[in-house]
Amino acid sequence: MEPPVDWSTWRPEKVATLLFVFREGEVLLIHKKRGLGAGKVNGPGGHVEDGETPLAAAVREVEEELGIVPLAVEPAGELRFQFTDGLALLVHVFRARGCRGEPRETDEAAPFWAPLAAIPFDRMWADDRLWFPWLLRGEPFSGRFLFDGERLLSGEVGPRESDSGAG
Ligand code: 6OG
Repeated sequence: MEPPVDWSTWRPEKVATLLFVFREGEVLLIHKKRGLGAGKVNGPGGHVEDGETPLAAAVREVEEELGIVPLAVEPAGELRFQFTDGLALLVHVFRARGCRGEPRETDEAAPFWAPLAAIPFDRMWADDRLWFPWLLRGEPFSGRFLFDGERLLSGEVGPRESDSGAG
C-alpha cells in the first residue's frame, strides 16, 4: 500500500499544460507520439518553461504540436499528479473555442476530432474520465491523483480551489 498523499503540503516540481479545442459537437485530441504518456490519446500540451505563463505555454504547445492557433482560450481546471516514483506534476487545463488553421500531424502528435459522445477514454490516462465531464460542462475543476506509473491508485475531482495560484 502506498501512503496517502498529504495534499496540504504538496508542491509541484514540474508544471505542464493541456489545451482542448472545441468545435460543434467535437473536441480536438491527439495521439501523443513522444514525452510523458507517449502512445496515449490526450490533448495537446507540454511543460511550462521558465518565465512563461501557463496560458502562453498552452498556446505555444498547440502551435508547435499541431500548427494551429487556438481561439478564445480560457482556463478550465487544474490537475495535481503525484507519482510513486516522486514526480509531482501540476497541469493547467485550458479550453478554446475553435482554432485558426487546420491541425496537422507533427513528430509530436497526430490530431483527430473526437465526437463529444465518443471520447476514447480507454486510450487515455485513467484520470481523464473523471474530470472530462467537468470540462464538457464548462465547470471549473480541480483534481488530485496518485499514480503508480500508468496505474491510477486514488484520485478525486471537485470544484476549482481558490488557491489555484499554487505552483
Ligand atoms: P510532455 O512530456 O509532453 O508533457 N499529462 C497528463 N495528462 C493527463 N490527461 N493525465 C495525466 O495523468 C497526465 N500526466 C501528464 C501533461 C507532459 C504532458 O502530459 C500531460 C502534458 O501535456 C497522469 O512535455
